[in-house]
Amino acid sequence: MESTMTRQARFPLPDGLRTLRNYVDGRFVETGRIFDDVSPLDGCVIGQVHEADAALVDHAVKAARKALGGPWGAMSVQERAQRLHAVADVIERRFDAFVAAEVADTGRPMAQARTLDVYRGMANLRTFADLGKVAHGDYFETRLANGQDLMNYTVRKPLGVIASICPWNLPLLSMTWKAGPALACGNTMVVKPSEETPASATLLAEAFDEAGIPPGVFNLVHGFGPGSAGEAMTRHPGVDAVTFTGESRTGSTIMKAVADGVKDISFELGGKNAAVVFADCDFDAAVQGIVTSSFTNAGQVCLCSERVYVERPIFDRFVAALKARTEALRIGWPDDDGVFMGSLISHQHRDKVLSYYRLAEQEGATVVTGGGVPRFGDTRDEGAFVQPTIWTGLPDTARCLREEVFGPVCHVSPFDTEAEVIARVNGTAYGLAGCVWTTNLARAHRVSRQFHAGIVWVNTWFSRDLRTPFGGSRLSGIGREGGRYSLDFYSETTNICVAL
Ligand code: NAD
Ligand code: 6OD
Repeated sequence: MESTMTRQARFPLPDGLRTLRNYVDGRFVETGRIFDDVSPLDGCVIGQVHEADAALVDHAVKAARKALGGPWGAMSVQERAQRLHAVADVIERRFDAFVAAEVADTGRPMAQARTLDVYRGMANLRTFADLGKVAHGDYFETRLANGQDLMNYTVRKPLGVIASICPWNLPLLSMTWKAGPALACGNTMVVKPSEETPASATLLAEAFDEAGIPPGVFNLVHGFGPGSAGEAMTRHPGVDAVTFTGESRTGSTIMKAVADGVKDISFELGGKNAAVVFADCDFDAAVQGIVTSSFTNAGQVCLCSERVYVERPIFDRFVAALKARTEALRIGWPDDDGVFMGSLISHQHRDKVLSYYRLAEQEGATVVTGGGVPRFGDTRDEGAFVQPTIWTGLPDTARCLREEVFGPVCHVSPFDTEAEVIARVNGTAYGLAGCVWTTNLARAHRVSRQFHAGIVWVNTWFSRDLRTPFGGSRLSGIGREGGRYSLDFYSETTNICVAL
């Protein structure tokens, strides 16, 4: 095989994006500290990323502070909304470049990059621009025991300079999910994408620039976590709040780093989500639902179902149907006809996923399908692909059923009663998401409200209304974002009490 430096990537970054620069105070900045952006589809180097150090992060935070007290802070809510719509319009105009950037960095099918990232990116900015316009405060009238009348009302103000630290699995979705409401509320930001996915972030900075957003409002820094831009952001005294999406362990590290400054935090972390399939389900819809919820984006969605519980009377038939449908999934290049799964994000992540494939066998799993690496006979063999994998036969205490794998894998267990399955669903350190598949309406409501999870879908998965609360409990996060929950997090509220 040729060296990855000389081979041409099958999915390169769009023209003009091979050098990935920071965007600070309205300027694109090179630092000379370069790391490679690598395509997980074939292992080729596709770009050179300029890593930000603590000094550049400091510059970005100061620029954000200046912009907060400058034109952005002075703008009306309506004007800010108009500007955010203008950014979304640029994304729409450059739609194909955004898709190409996401595909090159993540190795996902183009169709999934279109819907999961680029449409959602635009929707995030537009939705929160509009919600910001209808954000309101509270009003209370009170008469005290001494007859004194009071009027209390609240005013919303920006929280300040927001550090936003994002994961690689849904890059544009995550960045805009935070930037939309934070900016609509009048804050300014320093944003760090994952080191694995610098490209769509750089395009997003270009969109902010092109839309004429004032310098310092949206700053982008590239780099890693510890000892790099991520840590510098969390430790910077000029940062007022940190919104973080990523692994639970990273969340814990960040929590310690922000403790000294008592900064506000919003954390969206990992999951070990369960799906429960009752014998009265629409069988075909449930089988397809589990394929989708376990294998979309190669299982790299925090909401994916890694634990599936199927009522015993349909267990064998369900597993057989799931195996058949999984084996029919097309794995391949992002633009292959009907492709459902691309590569994982990186070779390093593939090592982690494969280590769980091996561990499952050591823990006694039956491998219903998958468990290895597909062979293509072309440059994809240099990529980070794995087979979608189904296990059965593990006890609930197995590590593979307790730890987040974050790959295309699910374990299917039989269950007998509602009470039993609810106890097993909740027997996890996480609390992010779940699914219930049933045609019994009363059962759907009864069971779903007993999930220890931030969101439960009934007869569907990852269907989103951006006004709803989103987030998790336990190891899955702190707080909720979405709709008014985002507006509340990104606002500082002052209560004014007037003696009448
Ligand atoms: P990660 O925690 O490895 O990295 C996330 C971000 O944090 C990256 O930008 C990284 O550079 C940065 N980072 C790492 N260490 C840091 C440190 N010490 N200080 C500051 N920044 C640091 O997560 P990932 O691998 O990019 O993403 C996958 C994880 O994210 C999975 O666990 C997944 O479940 C979770 N996730 C959760 C949600 C949710 O909404 N709950 C959404 C998407 C992803
Ligand atoms: O849909 C969303 O709003 C959201 N934040 C999704 C996150 C998915 C995690 O991988």
